[in-house]
Amino acid sequence: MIDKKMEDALNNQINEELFSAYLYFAMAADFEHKNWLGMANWMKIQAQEEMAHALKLYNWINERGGKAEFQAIKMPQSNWDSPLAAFKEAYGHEQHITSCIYDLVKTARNTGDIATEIFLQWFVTEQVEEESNASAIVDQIEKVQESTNAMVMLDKELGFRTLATPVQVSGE
Ligand code: OFO
Repeated sequence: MIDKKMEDALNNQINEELFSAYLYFAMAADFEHKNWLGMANWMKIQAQEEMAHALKLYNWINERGGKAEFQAIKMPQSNWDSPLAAFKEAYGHEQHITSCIYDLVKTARNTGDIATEIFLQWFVTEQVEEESNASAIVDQIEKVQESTNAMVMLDKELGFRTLATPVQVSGE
């Protein structure tokens, strides 16, 4: 049976992941509205990955004898001044999620929940990729933002992103 403190912390993380999905859907909608269709595609894929992260946590909590619970999701902002502003915020948000995951690992250690600590390793590794992806796009936009042609090319490239590897959502 999962420790109540661990269960609550994992439930809070479900909320963080669903807020991440909201945030990225809001960014996608803003990009779409402004005809940055490739960037909108990238954000929609990102949002779907976040929902899969929430489901992975949901399955784990239930598998460990706890109960997944749902809290109100904060309203994200709906407008960003530029693609750079949106991707910078996405990068900052991923750094915040990494610190949430590290706190979860500490809670798992403090409650002696080795199984959950091992389960969380997947998220630790995933966050390395999440930060690196967002940071790389910030870097690319900073390099080319003065050129409309280059921004259009970058937008096209981001349009090729697909949900290639379905996230394994079982608790294991
Ligand atoms: Fe963007 O990361 Fe979830 O966990």
